[in-house]
Amino acid sequence: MGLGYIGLSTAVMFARHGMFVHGVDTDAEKINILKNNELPIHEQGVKEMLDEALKNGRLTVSVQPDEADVFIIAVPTPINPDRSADLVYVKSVAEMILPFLRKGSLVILESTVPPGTLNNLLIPILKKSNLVIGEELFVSHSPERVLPGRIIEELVSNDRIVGGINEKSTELTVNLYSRFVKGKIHTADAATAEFVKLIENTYRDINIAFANELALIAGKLGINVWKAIELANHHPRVNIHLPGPGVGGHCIAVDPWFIVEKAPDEARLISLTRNINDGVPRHIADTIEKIVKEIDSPVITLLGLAFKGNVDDIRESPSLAVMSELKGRGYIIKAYDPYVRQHMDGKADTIEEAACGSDCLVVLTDHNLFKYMDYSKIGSLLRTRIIYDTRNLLSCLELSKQGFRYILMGS
Ligand code: SAJ
Repeated sequence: MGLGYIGLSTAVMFARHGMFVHGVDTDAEKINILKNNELPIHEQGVKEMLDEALKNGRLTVSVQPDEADVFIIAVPTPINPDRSADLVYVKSVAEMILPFLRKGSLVILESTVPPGTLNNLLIPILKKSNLVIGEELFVSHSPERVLPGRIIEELVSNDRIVGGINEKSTELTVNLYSRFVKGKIHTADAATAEFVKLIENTYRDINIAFANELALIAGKLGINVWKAIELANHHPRVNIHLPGPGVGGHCIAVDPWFIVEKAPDEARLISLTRNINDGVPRHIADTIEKIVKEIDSPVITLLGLAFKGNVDDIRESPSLAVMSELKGRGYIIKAYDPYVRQHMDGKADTIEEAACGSDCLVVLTDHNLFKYMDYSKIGSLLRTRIIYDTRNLLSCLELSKQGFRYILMGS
């Protein structure tokens, strides 16, 4: 249930491992795209597996569920404006599968949710099936933990957490994932599994906020934060993450709020972290403003709209926050991201179009292809040769040789 990055990748993975999979998504357009053997997302390795599964008949796709032994729910759990979890999709697919449940069915929730969701939301809905929960209908939480861009590889190699509502539910779920998971499968109760998923992403958010704060401090002191972090990380017990233009994506920028929702008074560091990381795009815009202040009617080109390198996903992307901040301040903005399909104002189809007449290139996403572009050719199209790099992606030495003024965030 849900054929996004996780649902679709999991569907083709089970199909490859001998299961018959019926993939369901309420988005009819997505279903049509898939039926035509095309991929609605960009994710390495999925296309080949999709071709294979559709061809050998192990995967069917539809907007409607069907009877099955196992139902895996992998729908988005976005955030409401008040920063509470929006569980509307979990609720609606749980209702949707009710008519198809039978004695012995297993329901697995993979979506990231606040602790207590299985017991307080999912089970009350599943009870409407009139099956005895834990005896006739088995339920567990097994949060997805894979990294966008490496989903297929990590589905197999990562350890997995399984939290059933009882032992039998846990056992059935462990058996199921054992078909392809090569990592260890750890078991816990459902609420612990829900919490573990959230604290993993929160750990990363806090670590990145620390790095972003260090970048501000280092910038003020004239120290190169990237070099400093690299050196500190040589210590065997230190692993500082990297600064950047902020934290995006549907996971790390969202999940910590699910903890805050449940314990607002206690989760002080977690709230502060979210606010620090959400504030970075504004700092980036302030810096750009300073960089171009001597230029008449400056044109600014943003390189990268995706939330991180080599993916096409723009959800919660700090690039969009930087863009709207600059537009709000009246700047002319162009942008270039060959991965991103969505159209938006100022988005160019080629780097030449994006660079033409621009006064400042701002590297916001660490796409590999930005490293290998021909900057001497790009430079000849610019009005002013300035590059502001928020990802430490480019070489100061090389660009300086080509007459660029290169400014590295956090230095
Ligand atoms: N980022 C930094 N500095 C860093 C690392 C990341 O600024 O040192 C930024 C990225 O540019 C991006 C954001 O943080 O904007 C998040 O990127 P990410 O690569 O850290 O994480 P996601 O959101 O792609 O995937 C995370 C992963 N969680 C962990 O690594 C703990 C993944 O394993 C989860 O499955 C996924 O969240 C999820 O679905 O929850």
